[in-house]
Amino acid sequence: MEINQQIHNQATWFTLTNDHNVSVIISDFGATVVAINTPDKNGHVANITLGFMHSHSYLQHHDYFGATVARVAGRLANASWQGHQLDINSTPNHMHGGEHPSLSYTHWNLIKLIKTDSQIGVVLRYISPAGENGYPGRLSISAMFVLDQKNKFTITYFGNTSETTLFNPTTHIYFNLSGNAHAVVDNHEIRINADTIAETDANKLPTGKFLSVADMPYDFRQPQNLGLALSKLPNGLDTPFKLNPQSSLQPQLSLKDPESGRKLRIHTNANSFVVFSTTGFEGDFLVDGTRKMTSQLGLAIEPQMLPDAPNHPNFGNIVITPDNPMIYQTAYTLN
Ligand code: FUC
Repeated sequence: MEINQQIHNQATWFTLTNDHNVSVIISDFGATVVAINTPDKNGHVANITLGFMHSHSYLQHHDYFGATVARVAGRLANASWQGHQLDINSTPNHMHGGEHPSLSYTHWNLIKLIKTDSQIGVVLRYISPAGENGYPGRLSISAMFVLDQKNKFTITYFGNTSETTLFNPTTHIYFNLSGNAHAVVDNHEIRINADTIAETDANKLPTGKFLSVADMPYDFRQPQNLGLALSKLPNGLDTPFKLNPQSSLQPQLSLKDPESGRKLRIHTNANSFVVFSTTGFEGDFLVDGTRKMTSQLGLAIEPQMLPDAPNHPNFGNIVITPDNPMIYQTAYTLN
């Protein structure tokens, strides 16, 4: 196992490699997952996330490729919380922590490298000053990225605040298990342990209602072909799935690419995944240095507490206080 550090323009990229041909690349710019490289069924190693080969591309493309999103992921109604005016960047709401530059496009500090017999990792920290993007409280966020010898990649966010404020981070990874964005994600199979989704309005803001997935294209309780579901959803998925309570041993989401044989299982302590299928997301830029961004080239899986939680009593708590630091953890098991 090894950790390798490289300077890419002004960013530092940390490559964590285990003894099973799995590696992840983390950038200190936005605490970003630049790549997750895993072998396919024939042992061919490729990147299963959408990202860029040059760090300057992360300055140009503001769609959160692999980035940490904070202080609060998703949308917040009317960009306001307890009289605090937050950035309005998804009119009339607040989205993904606010206007650029946000925490996703900022340098984080290296706190430590982790190296034991069974795991390697890196801890980055960003201290968000009181008032940043409109939020009260000075919030310290540590992001710990750890890869182990069992091919488990775990991301943990620790929040500590000087005043009561909001904290609901996510990691905005676009997955594509075909490897190096070889094909669109339509033939992936997905399973999500969610009986309901949060209904959203025209601005993608939750209305507060939950809808049963039964008999809808959102029913992924048994593994489903993603393309088939997307063919019934003209705008694709940009949908909060409310996770069912379950034992922590079972993954809440599994994704599989039958062609490459790659699998991904996700466990989280958050209560939802917002799944965004990148339907209609086209761009004149290359991901991974090879493929032009096209509709459904990636599937963003955003583990987080249900969006707009402060405005809905049954969405879970994202209020952090000085006495109660918060920890969000998501583990990605590869193959
Ligand atoms: C908004 C969100 C999506 C995704 C995208 C980059 O459209 O609703 O979930 O995060 O931004």
